[in-house]
Amino acid sequence: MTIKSVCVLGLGYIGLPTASTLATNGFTVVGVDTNESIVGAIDLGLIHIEEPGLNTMVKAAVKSGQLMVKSKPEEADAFIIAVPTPLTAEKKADLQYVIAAAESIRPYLRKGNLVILESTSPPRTTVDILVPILTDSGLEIGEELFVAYCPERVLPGNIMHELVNNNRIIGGINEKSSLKARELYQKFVQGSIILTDATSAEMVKLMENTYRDVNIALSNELALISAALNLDALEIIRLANMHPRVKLHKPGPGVGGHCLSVDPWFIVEKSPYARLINLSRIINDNMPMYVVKRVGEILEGIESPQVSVLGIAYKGNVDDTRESPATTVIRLMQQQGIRVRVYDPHVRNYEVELNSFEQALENSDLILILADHDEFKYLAPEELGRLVRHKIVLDTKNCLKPEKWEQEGFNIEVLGRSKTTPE
Ligand code: SAJ
Repeated sequence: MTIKSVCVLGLGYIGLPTASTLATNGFTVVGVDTNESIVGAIDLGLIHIEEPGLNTMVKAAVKSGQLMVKSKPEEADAFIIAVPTPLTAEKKADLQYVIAAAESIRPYLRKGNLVILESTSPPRTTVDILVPILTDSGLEIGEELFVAYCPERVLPGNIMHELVNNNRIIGGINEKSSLKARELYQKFVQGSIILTDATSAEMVKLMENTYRDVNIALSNELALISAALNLDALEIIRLANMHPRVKLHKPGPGVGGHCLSVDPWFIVEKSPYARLINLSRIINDNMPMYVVKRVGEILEGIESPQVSVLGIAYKGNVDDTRESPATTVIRLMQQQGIRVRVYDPHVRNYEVELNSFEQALENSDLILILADHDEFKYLAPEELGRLVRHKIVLDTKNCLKPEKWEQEGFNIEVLGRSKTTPE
């Protein structure tokens, strides 16, 4: 039986791009989300996520009739689960949405169907959690119902391109399941498709993000060491990266987003050997505290100070504030009695009041850059100089050109860059 129809569970950052890509590649797709307002909006061709190219594709897919959105699953040849796996307060994976999605499709499963889990999950989730739920369908797993774990590995901001062009790992619970899942992905994936087992595929996904998190921790640690020794960490990274086998990452105000700041904990929860991974998470989670400490030092002597935060998304050019280090930085500053004004050209909803650009900068004592949106690279310091009370900038993302700001009389500090020129 060839796969013609697909039911995608969860229409978020991964589910919606996947559903619309499948729909524009010949599949009949039903996208399911339990949030009725998301379903209503997509049905009108409107999307709730900022992602280059996604809007156009969703509109085309809905208009052609190949993508339908519903609040309940329907029968299909294949089911893709792309629901969130948040972190609990105990730093463990909350699998309630995966469990609910698997249970919701169970009544619609038929002989020959394929079920794919794409949500990032701790090792053994597919075999220990998903398979037992699906077994209750009465179908023989691996023979009548095929099951695979196929991690999404696309970079927010470049999802539509990477969804098609990245290599794809497929981890079937048996070979028949892997082959069945490959049949689906090879219809739209242009990168290589590599087959493995389900638990290895889960671990591959976690290790990719953990690799990045550990590397960022190393660079953040270097930034702290360099600040204490009056060294320029950014220059050291630049020079070290000229070595053919070194790839140090960039220091910053912390690691955010729903991937790097979460996934390593899924390994930590499974094994006491994950000590380096655990420590890296702690180092990165402490960066907002370091930023706020620097803010306090810079503002010393200024009465009733006001900080203008530019950029609250977890990284540049996205609208996503999940796990953003900016949220911790803002909360800590407010706790210290610092007045905070917030501006982000990408973010529409946030737990702290958002200001217009002018409002955010008026009478400011410190401009604090926390996300490297492209817009900030083109800021005109001469205009900002007229709005602010003190011409001071702390750029935690190394996204401004310091000379330009210094020429306009700003005192600019860049996280990771030494404050004095080494002799
Ligand atoms: N960051 C640094 N320094 C760096 C790189 C990133 O501080 O050198 C920070 C960013 O500012 C951000 C966080 O790390 O706060 C994460 O950003 P990111 O661009 O590294 O990654 P994500 O979370 O947007 O997407 C990652 C990607 N994983 C890898 O590159 C290995 C993506 O391919 C995954 O699909 C995605 O996680 C996911 O969904 O798991």
